[in-house]
This record gives sequence, C-alpha cells and structure tokens, in this order.
Amino acid sequence: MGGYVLNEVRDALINLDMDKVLELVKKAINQGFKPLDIINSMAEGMRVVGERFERGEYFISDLIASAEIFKEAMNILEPLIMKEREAIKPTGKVVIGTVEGDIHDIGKNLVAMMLRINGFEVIDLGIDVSPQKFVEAVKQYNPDIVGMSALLTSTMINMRKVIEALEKEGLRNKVKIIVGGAPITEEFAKKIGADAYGENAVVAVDICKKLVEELRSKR
Ligand code: B1M
Repeated sequence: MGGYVLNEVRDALINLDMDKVLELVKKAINQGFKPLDIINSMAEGMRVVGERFERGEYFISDLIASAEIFKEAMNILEPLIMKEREAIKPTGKVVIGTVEGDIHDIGKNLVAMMLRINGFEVIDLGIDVSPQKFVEAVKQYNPDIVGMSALLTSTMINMRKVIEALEKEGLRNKVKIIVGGAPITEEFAKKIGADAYGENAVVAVDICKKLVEELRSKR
C-alpha cells in the first residue's frame, strides 16, 4: 500500500507517459519517498520497456522516449539527492565510461552520481569510449578506480579490451577495475580480469570504497 505511488511511477514509465511520470515523481517526493526508491522503481520500468522492445511490442523510438523520460525525472531527483549530501572527506578518484560501441548511459550516469554524492571525484568519459581513451585518461588523471559500463552482449567484451590495453601500458596494477551493466555478471567480471562487479549504483559505491582501501593499503 505504502509503495503504491512507486508502482504508479513504474507503470507510467512503462506506458511512456512523460507528464504522468513527472507528476507522480513529484507526488512521491511529497509523500516522503526517498529519491533512491523512486529511481529504483523507474529502473524497474526501464527493464519492462526493454522486454516489450524484445518482444517487438515497442520500437527503438519507444526506447528513446523511455530514456528521455528517465532523464527528465532525474532533473527533479538529482538535486534532492545532492542536497542530502553531507560534507565528506574526499574518498577517491574514479574514471568511468560506457565501453566502445555502446551508447547506453543512464546506468553509468547513476553510478557516477552516487559516487560523487559519496565524495568520489569522478571523471566521466561518456559513451562509446575506446580502450585507448581509457588508457589516456588513466595516464592523465591517475585514478584509483576505472569503472566500465556495458548494456549490450555485443559490447561487454570490450571491457576485456580495456583491461588488456591497460596491461600493455603497464597501468593495470595501478588501478582497481569495476564493471557493471545489465548483461554483466560476477562470473564475467572475474573471467575478464576485473576486480569487481557492481550490480547496481548503491552497491557500486560500497565496492569502490573497499577497492580504494585495498589499493591504498598496498601503496
Ligand atoms: Co537499448 N538495449 N539498445 N537503448 N536499452 C537494452 C540494453 C536491451 C536489453 C533491451 C532489450 O532488448 N531487452 C537490448 C540489449 C540486448 C542484448 O544486448 N542482449 C538493447 C538493444 C538491442 C539496443 C539497440 C541495439 C537497439 C537497436 O538499435 N536495434 C541499440 C544499441 C545502441 C548502442 O548502444 N550501440 C539500443 C539503443 C538504446 C537507446 C539509445 C534508444 C536507449 C538508451 C538511451 C541512453 O542510455 N541514453 C536504450 C534503452 C533505454 C534501453 C533499455 C530499455 C533501458 C536501459 C536503461 O537505461 N536502464 C534496456 C533494457 C534493459 O536494460 N533491460 C535496453 C535503466 C538503468 C538504470 O539500468 O543501465 O542496467 P542499467 O544500470 C544499472 C545497473 O546495470 C548498474 O547500475 C545501474 C543503476 O542501478 N550499472 C553499473 C550499470 N553500469 C554500471 C557500472 C558499474 C556498476 C554498476 O561500475 C562501473
């Protein structure tokens, strides 16, 4: 019962009704729901949109519409989350990007936002980021962590290419590597030689904190 409005948010997103989503997001905020819970219900809606696309009920224009709605809702939610941010000591530096061939950025942006809220400095390389760009960013920014996101089964393997490129440049052991995105699993992360797999943005933050501690204890 208490989460009813959250189900409404999810359903309005599934039905691609921008006005209703924004209205319900505001309603949920007024009812005292946490921004993160509202974001989770929207993420659930995105998953269903994807299923409808897979079944041929939705088209690429519908995927684009769902992403626009998500981003508009985030314009309302992000400032609220940022406001809750307390004065925290700098936690570490993360270079993050969506791998080559992949332009999905909603999940990656959520991870970047949550890391910033938790005191990380985040250098966001954007989407369709080549291994070379990751390597250059590691050289330029000297981060603690490299984070990669992939949403396609055809692009997830490019994560391995980034790790290989870092190995080739002798940079692999200078950073910790976390990977995530809908098709990624713990097993896949291990197989490609990443240090960690983040199932969602909240988990990713906890993992990044641990990875920084591990890295610094070795330095
Ligand atoms: Co596309 N798409 N899409 N899409 N899209 C998926 C991924 C798909 C699963 C839909 C489906 O068929 N069910 C499917 C992939 C199938 C597969 O590979 N097996 C698919 C496809 C096929 C495609 C195209 C190929 C379609 C076409 O052109 N025919 C095309 C590819 C374009 C390309 O990248 N080259 C395409 C395009 C698009 C749009 C551009 C229209 C749009 C993206 C817009 C944008 O991002 N700005 C889009 C969308 C919206 C989706 C779905 C519906 C939603 C994705 C999303 O934003 N989810 C998606 C369905 C699905 O994911 N099941 C789908 C919400 C987001 C909060 O979740 O990104 O999973 P997610 O992130 C989570 C976690 O995964 C995790 O934390 C986040 C928050 O909790 N996480 C990390 C993510 N990255 C992390 C990194 C970390 C740690 C955790 O550490 C660094």
